[in-house]
Amino acid sequence: MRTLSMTFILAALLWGCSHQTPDPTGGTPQEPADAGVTPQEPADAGVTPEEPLPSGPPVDTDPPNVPEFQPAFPGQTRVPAIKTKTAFQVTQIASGFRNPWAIAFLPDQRMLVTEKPTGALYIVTPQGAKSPAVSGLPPVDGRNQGGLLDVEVGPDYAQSGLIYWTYYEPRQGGNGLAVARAKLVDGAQPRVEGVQVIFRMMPTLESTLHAGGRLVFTPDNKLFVTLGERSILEGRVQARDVKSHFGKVVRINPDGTVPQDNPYVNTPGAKPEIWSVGHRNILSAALDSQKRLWIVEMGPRGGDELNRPEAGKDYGWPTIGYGEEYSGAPIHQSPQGPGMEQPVYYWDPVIAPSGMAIYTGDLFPEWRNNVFIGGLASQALVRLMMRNDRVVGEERLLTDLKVRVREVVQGPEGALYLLTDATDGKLLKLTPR
Ligand SMILES: [Ca+2]
Repeated sequence: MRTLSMTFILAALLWGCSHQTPDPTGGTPQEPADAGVTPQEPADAGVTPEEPLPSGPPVDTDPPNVPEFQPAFPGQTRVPAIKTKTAFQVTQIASGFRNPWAIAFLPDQRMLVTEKPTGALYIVTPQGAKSPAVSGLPPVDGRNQGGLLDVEVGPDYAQSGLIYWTYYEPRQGGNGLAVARAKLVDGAQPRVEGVQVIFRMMPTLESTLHAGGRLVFTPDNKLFVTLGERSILEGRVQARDVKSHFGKVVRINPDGTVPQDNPYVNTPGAKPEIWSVGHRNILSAALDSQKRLWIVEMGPRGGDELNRPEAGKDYGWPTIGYGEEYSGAPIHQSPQGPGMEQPVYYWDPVIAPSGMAIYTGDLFPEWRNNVFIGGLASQALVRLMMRNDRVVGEERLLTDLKVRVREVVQGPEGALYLLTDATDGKLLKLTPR
């Protein structure tokens, strides 16, 4: 029950600090409404340019925890609130998952669904029928934020049957995130065979927090893995150090070998899998329509960040950021610093992000190229409208459900599929009404 009680305590802490004095005006009045993007700028490919940019007050949230940190540019936080026009419905496909974490679609539209603390993987039909747990997966360290995390279907699944997953691996002297792959053998008693561990986050350290763990395949057959910095100070200080995997995005080949065009392959002592450095804990990652990687990082109290990680760049954690310790103690002298990238967008108070999809479907034309992020403490599905790689509008969907949203993916027919983080976690589907 330790996992449950810790989760509850963390949730209560996050929830508690986001429920201070409500701001009746819905935002800080000194912030410009829709500055930062001028209407004459060219639109992103595939986005209709004639849409006027949103204006007005931001999403109604509590005041910032760190008001002395000001954005580096207009539109970096608290952009105007927007509202979806398409009427939609939420359908429960299945329930009874113990803190589920990730969804991946098989070619026949069935879903792989992971359960974080139990390490169980299920195959779920579009109608919600659940298989027995897939056997043959290695054991996980399921405490706190560990366990079985993401799952992806390999790009060559039709030929190889390979699926890929991330998990907190129990090790001699501690634990650490690992990526494994194996052949899925379908049937009444599904199993995996030929399990290969293709990546291990190093060094080994004892921590049950900040594992990271999202997997994203790219069209050129590379695999991004997002990694956390373990939360404890010994890990946090390694987030900008290229000799450690902590707090990094890494990029590997599907067999675990290192692509020779990675940015640190010729840097002495560096981990050659590293793509970008200076991240805190990345539980949200997705490709956009141009097949570029975007991530959202879980911040401390204040300071969740949307970033577009580029090869060899430094995203600053723990040197810069927009938040503070949960105790209220300062972490950063400044939210900005030389040689370090600014987030595209940040949240204070936080949304507590997990899961991410950038919409390309046909069911919701008004959502095309919008970014969707699961909100845990914020108990919402967060929607961002983008223009020229900047955020121009924000919406909090599903707030009436009062659920922690762990995962969001786009299904093959253009619906959004969600997982709620609970001991009776649910698989939900959003479609137009
Ligand atoms: Ca940063």
